[in-house]
Amino acid sequence: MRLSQYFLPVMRENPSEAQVASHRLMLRAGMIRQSSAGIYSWLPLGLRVLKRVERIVREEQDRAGAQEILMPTIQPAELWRESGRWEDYGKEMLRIRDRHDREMLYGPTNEEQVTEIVRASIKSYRDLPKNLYHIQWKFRDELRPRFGVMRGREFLMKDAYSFDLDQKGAKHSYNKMFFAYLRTFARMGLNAIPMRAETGPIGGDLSHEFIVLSETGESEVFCDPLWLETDILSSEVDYASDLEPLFRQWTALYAATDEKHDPATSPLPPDKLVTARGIEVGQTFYFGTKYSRPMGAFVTLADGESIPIEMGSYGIGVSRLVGALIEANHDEDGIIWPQSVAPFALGLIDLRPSDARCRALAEDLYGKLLAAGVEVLYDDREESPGAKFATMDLIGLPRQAIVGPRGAAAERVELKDRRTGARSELSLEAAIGQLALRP
Ligand code: 5CA
Repeated sequence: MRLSQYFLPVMRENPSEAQVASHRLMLRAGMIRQSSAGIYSWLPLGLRVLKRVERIVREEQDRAGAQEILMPTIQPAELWRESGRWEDYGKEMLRIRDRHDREMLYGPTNEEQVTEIVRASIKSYRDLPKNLYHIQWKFRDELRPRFGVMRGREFLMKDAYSFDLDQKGAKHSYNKMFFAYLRTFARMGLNAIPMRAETGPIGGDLSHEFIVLSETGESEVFCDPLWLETDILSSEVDYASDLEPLFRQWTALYAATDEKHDPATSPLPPDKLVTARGIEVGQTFYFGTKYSRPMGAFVTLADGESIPIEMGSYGIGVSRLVGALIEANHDEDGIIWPQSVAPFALGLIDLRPSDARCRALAEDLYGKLLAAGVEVLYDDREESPGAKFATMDLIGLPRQAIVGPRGAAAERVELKDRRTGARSELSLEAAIGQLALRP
């Protein structure tokens, strides 16, 4: 993509309404534009990151055996009357009426909708287990939308729903999502710590919040320092095996949100405990028959007995993750994207497009990198070098290739690593070789 043609409305000044780094940097880097409180449009650069995050989430859901569907954003009130949540859910739920005066709502979550789908077509124990998920916009009329996409009113969530015959099966489904979550966040370079949590309006008694430690997090959390050194990607997770021993092993290390933490019963004394703030990027719930029983989602066993389906639900804040990723990856100059979610792998800067040799070398490199499948954002504009460097650092592409008049004369390119600042000068061929090798 040529920057001269790209829609990238960067801002030089810090927007006054933004209190945290991620919100500030998303606005400044032209990733989002506010529509109204807690509601945003995603501009090209932001949307690319959102799609990258979505892709990792999808791959790990699929790998764990969940199947993707797509449910609507607008749901009928009747379904929520069946579960009792039409009355119970507070003002966060946006209730609306259609032209026939029928009551509807903009979904804050989809337990009822998915239970309706399953009860209509799953009748026999032989049809279970199933896990269905979708990645869809939600609306919650939050009292205090803030921190940009981190606490929005309209936000993108991945929500999965598991359906099992008995508690043992349901726990296995829960465990699969538990490890899928650890893998998902780790692939984005995030250490999300699972913490025993309250279940709130979703219900049930087993729940974990997956929390990324960050000063700007909304919750206070407590955990064993060993959590800071764990790496799930180094262990093989076989979803077909019994995951309970692995689950026990992973949850043996202490971690709790302030709602669950009790200094009196904590296994670690205060001086051995990490006390920090954290961002909740996902939450898992096991709630048994809370929805299936009142909504009549039953299956028939071999002996003819009819029983309610055991259920769990599993959410990931896809749009919140974009903010959380920036909170974890930035410096005073801007964002530093981890490779796996970067909107482009490389920023190519032509320092002097008016110089024919410089331009020819940059164009040559651009064409060859595209042909090698590297996603490149090519700054081909007539701008000062300072402005170009500032923009590239702000938008945070992991690597930069810089072509200047001096290097061009020698057919050499400078490579810069955005995170470490390390620079090296290479021949055009060597640079292409290095860059094309990158995932
Ligand atoms: N039905 C369940 C699981 S599918 C559910 O709704 N869980 S939740 O309420 O915990 O939401 C799932 C995830 O969505 C949260 O962990 C959080 O990362 C994200 N989320 C929740 N509220 C917001 C919000 N206002 N803005 C951005 N992300 C949010």
